[in-house]
Amino acid sequence: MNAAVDVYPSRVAAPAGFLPRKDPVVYRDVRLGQPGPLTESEIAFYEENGFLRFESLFSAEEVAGFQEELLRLRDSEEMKRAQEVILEPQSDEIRSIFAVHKNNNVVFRRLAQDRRIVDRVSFLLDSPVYIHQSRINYKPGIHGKEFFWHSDFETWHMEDGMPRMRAISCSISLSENNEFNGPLMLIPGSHRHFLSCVGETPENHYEQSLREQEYGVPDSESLNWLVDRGGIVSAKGPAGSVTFFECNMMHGSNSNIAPWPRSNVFYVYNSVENVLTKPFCGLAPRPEYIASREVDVVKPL
Ligand code: 6CS
Ligand code: FE
Repeated sequence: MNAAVDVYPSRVAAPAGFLPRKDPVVYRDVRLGQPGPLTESEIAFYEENGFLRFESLFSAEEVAGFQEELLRLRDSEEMKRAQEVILEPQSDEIRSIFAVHKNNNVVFRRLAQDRRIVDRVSFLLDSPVYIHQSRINYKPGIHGKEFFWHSDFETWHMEDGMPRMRAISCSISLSENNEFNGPLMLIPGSHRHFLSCVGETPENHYEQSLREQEYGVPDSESLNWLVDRGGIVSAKGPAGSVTFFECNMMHGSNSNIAPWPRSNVFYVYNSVENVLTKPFCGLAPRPEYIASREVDVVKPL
């Protein structure tokens, strides 16, 4: 079992329950007044809501390059058999490809280092960062299945041993995200409440959870409690838009029955002060391509 004190216990016997957040949201001491990549109102909005959106942060030309690589990966024979590829639960279409920031992918490795992203997350986390996880979620048209509501941190804490809430996800849309094709949905303010979920983690849970997650997900009463207070925001916008969301943000996305794919690339930036320990669920660590234990500090380009 993990020797470190588990300040965010989950996957316990009923009932599920909320624990107060014990970590800052914005680690940077903004009272220092040092100029940074975010305005005072953006910082205040992120503190309060747990996310920030920047429409068209990347140009149409840059997006075209990302999309070309997206389709090359999807259609490549070598990728079809790769362990990093997760298929949809009810079809052989690709649902996700993990570890796209690793050396064998020039385009998405370079994007992971882009200053427009790294400077912002390093500022909020007040530290150098490394990539805990990266993935492309394809969510193909017509058959792309949902990602049920969940807090990423709940999984990363329990199954990867991420000690504290000092990580930020960055979702970059590689296709238009609209009301029809299953855009990312966020519950503003949910990052301030840790939901301790019911149900013991199964062995090798990721082999199931990355296709359809059943453990570490909120019960209906808790979900209603969060939505009653924060509502739901849909991260709609053109390709090239960016959503930063705090690691404990309750989020999800609906199935996509529209003919248009909803493809996003996600990078998870963890503070170098928050490296993974032993999984708090007591099981073996998840594979490197899902939860990196190689702390390669990201140098912004
Ligand atoms: O288990 C994980 O790390 C993954 N699961 C979800 C549904 N979101 C975060 C991450 O990709
Ligand atoms: Fe997630």
